[in-house]
Amino acid sequence: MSGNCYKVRLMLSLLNLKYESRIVNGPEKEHKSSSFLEMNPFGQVPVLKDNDIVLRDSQAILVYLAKMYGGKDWFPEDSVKAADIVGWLSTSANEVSRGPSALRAHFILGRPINLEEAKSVTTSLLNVLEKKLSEFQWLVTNKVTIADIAIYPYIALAHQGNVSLLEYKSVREWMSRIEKLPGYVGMVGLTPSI
Ligand SMILES: N[C@@H](CCC(=O)N[C@@H](CS)C(=O)NCC(=O)O)C(=O)O
Repeated sequence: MSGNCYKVRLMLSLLNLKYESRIVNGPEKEHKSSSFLEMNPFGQVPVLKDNDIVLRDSQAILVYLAKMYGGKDWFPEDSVKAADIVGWLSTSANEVSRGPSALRAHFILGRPINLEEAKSVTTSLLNVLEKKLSEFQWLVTNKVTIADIAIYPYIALAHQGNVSLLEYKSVREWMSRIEKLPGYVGMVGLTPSI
């Protein structure tokens, strides 16, 4: 169900890395158990274990996978481009989380939210993305980077939060480019963009 966990599975698959996915029992609050809190004191998924390394936060995990296994294109070393990527990772943790992700949690899980605020954050976010992607194929460079992978999941799941992407043509075309990448995988509830 988690778009943040999907984000990590997508990146692992795009990098053609072998991994084992462990499902955390949400209703039984396994993510608040002492053994889980040792891995992530915030008690949230996803968590990545790579031998002795344990990492929390989907954005941080994207950075790790890109730098460890992905090569420079996924997270360029250039200072300005790296800063631009971190800006989009922040957008993922902030606007994406308060906007389309919150709306989805509300409509499919019944989570109480400030509906008007979530809709307004979502509209502003989609307008920013549409403008950017009407001028550029990818968010930061002329290739896919972890910025695109960080933003994609909850935009592709936006319809589950009653958000229509119909008028965001460039956003849909960008989604379709991601969906054509070798190794792309979807998740339950995610339907092809075009
Ligand atoms: N910034 C974190 C957010 C993680 C997060 O919110 N995880 C949710 C599932 S999508 C969770 O574990 N929620 C349970 C809780 O907060 O108790 C990330 O990107 O990984």
